Parts: sequence; structure tokens; C-alpha cells
Amino acid sequence: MNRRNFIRLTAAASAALLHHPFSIAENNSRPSVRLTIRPDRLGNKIGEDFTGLSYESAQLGNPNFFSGANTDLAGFLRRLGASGVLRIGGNTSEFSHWTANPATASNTPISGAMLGADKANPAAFAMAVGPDTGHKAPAPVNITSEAIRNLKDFLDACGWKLIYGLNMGTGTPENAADEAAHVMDAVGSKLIAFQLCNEPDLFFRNDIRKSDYNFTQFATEWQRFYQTIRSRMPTAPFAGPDTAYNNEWLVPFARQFKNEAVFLSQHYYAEGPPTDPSMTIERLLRPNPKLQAEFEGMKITVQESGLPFRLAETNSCYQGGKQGVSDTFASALWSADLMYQLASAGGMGINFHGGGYGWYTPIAGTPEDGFLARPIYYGMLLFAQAGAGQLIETKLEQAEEAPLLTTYCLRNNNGTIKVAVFNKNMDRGIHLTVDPGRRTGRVTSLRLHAPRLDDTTDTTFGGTPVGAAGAWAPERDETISLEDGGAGVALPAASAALLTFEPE
Ligand code: BDP
Repeated sequence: MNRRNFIRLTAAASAALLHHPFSIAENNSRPSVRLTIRPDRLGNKIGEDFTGLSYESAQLGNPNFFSGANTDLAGFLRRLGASGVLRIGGNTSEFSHWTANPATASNTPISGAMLGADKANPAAFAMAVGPDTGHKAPAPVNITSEAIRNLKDFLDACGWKLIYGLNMGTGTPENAADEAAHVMDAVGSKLIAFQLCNEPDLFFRNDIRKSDYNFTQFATEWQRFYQTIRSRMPTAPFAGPDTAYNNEWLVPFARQFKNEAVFLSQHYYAEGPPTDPSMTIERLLRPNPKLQAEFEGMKITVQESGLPFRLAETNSCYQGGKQGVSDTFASALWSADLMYQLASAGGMGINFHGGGYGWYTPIAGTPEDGFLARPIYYGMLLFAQAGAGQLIETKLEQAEEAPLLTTYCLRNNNGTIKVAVFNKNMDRGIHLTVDPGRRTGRVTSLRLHAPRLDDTTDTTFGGTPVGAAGAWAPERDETISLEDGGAGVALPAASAALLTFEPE
């Protein structure tokens, strides 16, 4: 081969490498952007219970999953926060039947259709319930008092609180009241709210109600269930409406039930269905008008009712997620950024839906086979490491140089300034200078990293992967040099970092 051809071929090969759609390129041209913190301008607070996970009610059909013996899973939750919120619900809540006495239970086995993506392992298959894929009505599952007792032990083991979904879709108010009484009795003050149903605004589509089912009919049923439960337990706390996305139900619910509910809830899925080829990583990382629309509903209801709002179920792509999107490093960037977007807009908390081996589950696994952190978990871990506290306003200059850069600043409850930065641009690294707006001590950075944006297995935070039972300690806590009145951070394309400004 002559030299010219050799050069041409190797140049083409490295261009191909560089242009792999998801390789995270070290970029030569690195635009500079400046972020100035305004320590005196405080924003919304982030509570200790902001973080959360959501699982299908059908998971309670296996009483050994959420149990004190499942110390591995409890450890994963504890790593995400000392007092997060576990939400039980989802589509299967309308097909889960409280059966106080297991001797009378019909003992319906958990259906294979509900068990998430990995069907290779029959033992795991029988034990863990993935997100419902919404294709057909799930098989009914019995919930026994053993499952509720074990759930209480599990919550004790991780220190988390509970949102518990009842079955208004196919159950009776009396049975819901009996179930609620057992839950309150067992779980006590760890219960923050019951929800009566899951996504009632889609009942018409799921054959749970007739095609003309509307808000007025829903509100009548909600009231009836509420009253029956309350007449048995006058202090039972409630949240709702747990709608899929519909502000036209959220806003009137808040108006009608502001005295009955302790907080308002709705869901958000960034993308879907997974069969649609336009549901991609690129799309996940762009701003989503649907989210902004939901925030509008949230702001109206919070302002009008004075009640807080929780995104009680969310994830990247409905119908159980999309392989190659929901299970990738991109979802780690997406999840942490969503948590901060919600906090900035005034939300009280979030629950990432998952379970089993579902594509979007933050934690995958079974008690038998063990559990492991998926990319979304790492996004939640970054958020957890920043901690609870109060957001602080910032000013971003030259923002047009980095259209998909998002930045959030927080004074956490220890008084430490934390800055979370997400470079969601796939095509460019960024040089970011963060001016703390006051004198500062040492500045350090923990990186959220994976070799490629579509990587599914090698995400690390602070240079370290999460191990069994959520074990994690940062290996690489880089010191950031101070320059030009600020801390200068090189942010590769498609990466994130959490900066800590130590007091002087
Ligand atoms: C929501 C349901 C949940 C599903 C999820 C999905 O509440 O049960 O698992 O969608 O489709 O609408 O992934």
C-alpha cells in the first residue's frame, strides 16, 4: 500500500471511530462557558425524602422480595438516601387482591408476561416482577398479611417511607379499607400516603372502565373509596390522582380534594412506545415539551391548593422501557437531570419505576441471584451525594455554546455548596468555569462516567462502580484548580460531574 493510501485509510478509520454515534469523544474544540453562583439568591428546598423508587404491586405477590431478609436490596436503597420513599403501585395495582387469609387465596401464579426483559433464568423469573408492559391485563396476584409484615421489615432495614397503591380499578371499597387497615397497622408512621388507583385517566384505554370514563365519574368513585377507608381509619393519609400525564384531571382533582389529600401526584414517561424508531437516546437528552406541560399543571395545582406535588412514577420510556435507550448511560444523565429539573420547578419528590430485569429499572435482580445497579441508579447516586438542602440561583454565560448543558447549585444541609453539571451535548466537550460568588476552600469533583453513551454495564461515579448491597466509595475525588476567579472543569461530551466547594 502506498503511503498516501495508508494515510487515507487510517484517517478514514479514525474518523469512523470518532463518529461512532455514541463514543464519547475527547474534543479539541472545547467551548468555554461560565457559571456564576449567587449565594444570596435561594431557590426551592430539596427534602430528605425527595428521592424514591416505584415497584409494581404485583411484586408483593412474592412476600420474600420486600422483606427484612433482603438486605442486599435494602442496602441499594439506603445508598440512595437515608429516608427515601418506596412507592408500590403501577398497572398491576388494579389486579392485586388483598387476601388477608392466605388459606382462602386462589394462589394465582405470577404471570410470565409481567416479569420484565430477562426470561432466561426461570428462578429469577418467578421471584421478581418487572414493570408492567401494558400490553394486556396482568394476571391477578394475591397480597397477604405476610407480604405486608415483611414490607414493614424491609422499610425498617432501609429507613425508607411508603406510598401504597390500593385497587380501585377492580376491587371494592370494603376490601381496600381492610387492606389499608393492615398496612397502617403494620407500617405505622412510615406510611406517607395511600393512593387509590394507578393512572385512572387511562382506565378507559385499559378496559378497566368504559370508553367514556371521565373525571366526574372518577371523582365520585375516589370519594366513595376515600370515605369507606376513612370511616374505618380516620387518620389514613391519601395522595392522588396518580394520573398518567393529564393536567385536565390533575387540576380539578386538586381543587376538589385539596382537604382530603396530603400531596398531589402524577406520572411522567419521557418517551414511548419503544417500537417507535424516533424514541432515541438523542431525544431523551433533549428538553421535552411534555415535561414542561406537566410542570405547568404542577405549578397551578401547588399554587392553588397549597399541597406539594410528587412525580410518583416516572421513567424513560413507557411499555417497560426501550433496550438501547432505557438501559444505557444516557439514562443516568437523564435521571439526575430530571431530579434537579423537578426540584427547580417546585416538586417535592420523585419515584423511578422499575423492578425485575426491566430495561429502565434502576436496580436489577432477584433475592436469589443478587442485585446490581443499572445506569439510572448512578444518576440517583449523584443526586444523593449532593444531598438534601436548598437550591441556589446561578447565572450561565455563553450558554449558546453548549445548548444541552444543564447546571444546578445547592447548599446542602451540611452547609456545603454542591454544583451538579450535565453536559448532554454529544458532539462537544465543554470547559466550564464555576465562580462560587464568594471565597472558597478546596474544590473537588466526582465524575459520572461511562465509556460510551449507549454503554449498559460500565458506568462509574467517582471512578467506582456500585457493588453488592449498594457498596460504593469514590476512588477518584479530583481536586479542581482555581483559575480566573473560579473552578475550571473540563467536561467531556456526554458526561456529568458533581462539584463540591469546601468552606474556606
Ligand atoms: C405506567 C404504569 C406501569 C408501567 C409503565 C410502563 O403505571 O405499571 O410499567 O407505565 O408502561 O403507565 O412502562
